Amino acid sequence: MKSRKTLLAAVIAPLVLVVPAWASPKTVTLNVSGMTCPVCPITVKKALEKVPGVSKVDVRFEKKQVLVTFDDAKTNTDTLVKATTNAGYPSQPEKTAK
Ligand SMILES: [Cu+2]
Repeated sequence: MKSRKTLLAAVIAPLVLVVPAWASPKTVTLNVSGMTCPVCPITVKKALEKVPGVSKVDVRFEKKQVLVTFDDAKTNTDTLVKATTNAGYPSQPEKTAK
């Protein structure tokens, strides 16, 4: 019967639309002590933006911090730390950040 399939599709379609909401964006603060001149943040920002899942990079040069917003289903803090480290700027996640 065709109507049964249609009903099933009507039930499944909304569930599929809900799935992306499970991947919640997270923000982490990285302390990058090696950012000593105004050009450094550009390199750090570029390195982080290359990481798949990163949606926003906000550099606070005066505090030597970088706020990174990312999809925790695609990447994690360790990967972000590695990305800045590989670019020449070792970083440390701020413990209190949530
Ligand atoms: Cu510099």
